[in-house]
Amino acid sequence: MTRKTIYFVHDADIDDLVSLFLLTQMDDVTLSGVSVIPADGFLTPGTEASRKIIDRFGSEQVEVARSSSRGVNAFPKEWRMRSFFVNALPLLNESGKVEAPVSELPAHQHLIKKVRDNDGKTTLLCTGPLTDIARALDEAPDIEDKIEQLIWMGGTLNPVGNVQEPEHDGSAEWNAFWDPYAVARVWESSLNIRMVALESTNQVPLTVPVRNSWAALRKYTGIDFIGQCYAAVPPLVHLETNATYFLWDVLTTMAAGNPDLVKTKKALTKVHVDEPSQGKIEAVDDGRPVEVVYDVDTEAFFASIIELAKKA
Ligand code: AGV
Ligand code: CA
Repeated sequence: MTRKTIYFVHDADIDDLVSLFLLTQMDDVTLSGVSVIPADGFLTPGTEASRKIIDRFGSEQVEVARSSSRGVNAFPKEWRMRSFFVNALPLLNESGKVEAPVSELPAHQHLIKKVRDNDGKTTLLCTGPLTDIARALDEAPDIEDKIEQLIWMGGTLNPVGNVQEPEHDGSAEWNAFWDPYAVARVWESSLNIRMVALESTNQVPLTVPVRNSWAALRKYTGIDFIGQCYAAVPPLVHLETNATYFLWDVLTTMAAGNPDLVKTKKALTKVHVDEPSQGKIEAVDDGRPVEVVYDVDTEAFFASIIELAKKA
């Protein structure tokens, strides 16, 4: 088995933190570092919750770094508040201690250091905005050669994204909208980019049957943790709304561990940074090549979450 080294960049929403838990359970993954950016969550609870997840479920010490980046278009506060909820879960506070170290470096410099320190190449897994990756590339262009791939939950080539905000035309996905300039900067790099787009994540909504499948297996601590986390967000029942929750980041993370779960196509794309389409990613003939994850084996995906979480 070849071990993959992953540096994880997340933004502290429910599925970001569940993703971190799942990463700690992957036998063939070495987590070289974790960074938290305060986009769809708050920085202090997001960082603390990350450290507690590493303490509770990880087998190795992993440093967590706090981002000093701030966005262009803010996430709704109701969504961001969920980072406090996960941080307060009794399961993560049973020991009364928080041990995983916090880096003194801001997230983008921590990322640079961890990529440079690794003898081999690092896979960047990002389930939030790309701001710290863009800043890392600006400060240390040398790291490009040491990055195997960037796997990013973000973007869509569909005409309709998931941003419903004043002065926006609805064409973007939120992680791209939070900082469209960062997407454009990363698009200028030579990184191999795999974009886990809404095309695939739209196929994995949180539903009541999915929740019930976790409830039935709550005797397994890891599955109970997932069920507790997803109790904080609204499932898809009748009609999709702006609040409907999908397993966006969890799909991205599981597909990083097992690419056979998804289908990928090549696309040539450009990023819009101007209003009213900030964060829109469009297919154009002379665009930047990226791999777009557009389809998922949903049954295998949900089964693989359970299989992995049972081990915890
Ligand atoms: O656009 C998906 C990204 C993912 O990284 N996030 C949530 C996931 O962590 C933003 C988002 C879009 N719609 C949302 C979001 C919603 N209804 N609730 C919370 N976050
Ligand atoms: Ca996220």
